[in-house]
Formats: sequence, C-alpha cells, structure tokens
Amino acid sequence: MKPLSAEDIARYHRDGIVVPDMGFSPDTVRELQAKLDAFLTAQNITDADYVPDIIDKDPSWLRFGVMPEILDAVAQLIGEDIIIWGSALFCKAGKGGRATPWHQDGHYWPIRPLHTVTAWIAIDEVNAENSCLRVIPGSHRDRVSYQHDVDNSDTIVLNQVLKPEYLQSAPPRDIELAPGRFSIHDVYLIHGANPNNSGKRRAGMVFRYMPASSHFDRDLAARQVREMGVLDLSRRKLHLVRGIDRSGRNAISA
Ligand SMILES: O=C(O)CCC(=O)C(=O)O
Repeated sequence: MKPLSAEDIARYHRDGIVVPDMGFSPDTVRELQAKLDAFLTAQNITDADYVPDIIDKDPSWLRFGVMPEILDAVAQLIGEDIIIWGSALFCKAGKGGRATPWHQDGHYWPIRPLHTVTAWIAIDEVNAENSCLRVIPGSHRDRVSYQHDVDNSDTIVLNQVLKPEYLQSAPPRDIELAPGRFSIHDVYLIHGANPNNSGKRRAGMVFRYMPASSHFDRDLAARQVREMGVLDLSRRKLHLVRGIDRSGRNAISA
C-alpha cells in the first residue's frame, strides 16, 4: 500500500505540504530519541538550535532518511530516482530556542531544475506551544523565489529572511506532530517558526530529497556563497537512495 492517498497528493499540490497518516514505529522513535541525545553528547553540543549536515557528521543518521515510510511517500511526489543531498537538526531548547525566520528554501539551493522536497520529522512532541514549524499554505504555487534579506543577528537560526512585502496574507498553519510523525514540504513553500520559551524542548530533523533528474550544481553553489553569503553547499555529499542518477551530472558519494 502506498503511504500517500490521492487526496494527500492533491493536498500537497494545493498547500505545499502534507502530513502522511503514518509515522515511525514506537521502537524507531525510541531509537531516534536516544540517538539524538548520544549525538549531542558526542558532538559536545549543548545549545543545538540548528545543526546542518548531520549525515556528514555521523553517517548513521541516514538510516532514518531512508525509512520506507518516508522514502515511499517522497517517491510518490518526486519519482523513483531520489538523492538525499541535505540533512539537519532543528533542536530548539525550551528556553531561548531561537526563531526560524520566514523564508523559502529554494532561493539559495543550487539545484537545477529547482525541484526538491523536505521531510521534517518530529523527535519530540511538537506543537504551537513549543513553536513547531509554521507554513503559509499555498505560498509555493506561483513557483517564484522571492527576495530575501541577509540578517546575521543571533536571535534567528537562519540568516535568510523573506522580505516582508512577500509575506502573503494567508494565515500561517502550525504543523503539530507527535514523535515519529513527519511532514513533507515543497521547496517554494514559505515557512518559519516562533522562538521557543515554552519550557519544552522542540527537536526535529530534516532530510532534503531531490529527483536525480535534477543537477546539484556545485559551481552555482560556490557563486551563491560569494554573492549571497549563504551556507556553502558546494561540497555537499549526495546520497543516491533510490533509482539511478538520471541527470548523469551528479557526483554521487560512495
Ligand atoms: O524547524 C525549523 O524551525 C525550521 C525548519 C526549516 O526551515 C526547514 O526544514 O526548511
């Protein structure tokens, strides 16, 4: 049985996000929570907030990104040739957990054609109280990368902030998830998160999936660092997790 129903897929195209009616098993959730604690200790991270490239830091994270629950749903949205090119933790402390500014992902991602989805997987219970992910439903539909400002202040976890004039009027939707449940969102969707001062940690991890028919353009990534001051993605490892490299131009990691 496929994880996404026809209604789920229609909802994904309408809203830019879908929460499949499934998640990791209780055993996998326990394993994931223990792994997060061990990882934070091993990396000596006390104030995690945003930890990019977790697979590069510890390849065993990849196991969670290729769970059939997620990969089958991703395949329904982007096809059967799939590369994981990014991963991160967003682990906001219960006090002083920093906000994620409103942003779109795609405007600084060197993927052409720009086609990619993110799975956001809850490790803790995440809800409006501890500042779960918030999205502007439908904001992906024009498939436009809006302009962003660079803001290097330390109150936010990303330095790319959507220019306020592009913040569309549709009310934000909170993506509340139990541990082990996940959402999948489109690369053009406007999203962010409030600061967390709830007293409850709010941890999730993300995996970024692109169809292997697109090209991860490392030269473009290097230019984006020079011109936009964004995180350097030019040396990112690419993990072909299903199918083949249809573009023939992606340097896949062993
Ligand atoms: O969890 C968050 O606060 C932000 C997540 C995010 O921006 C993303 O997954 O692209």
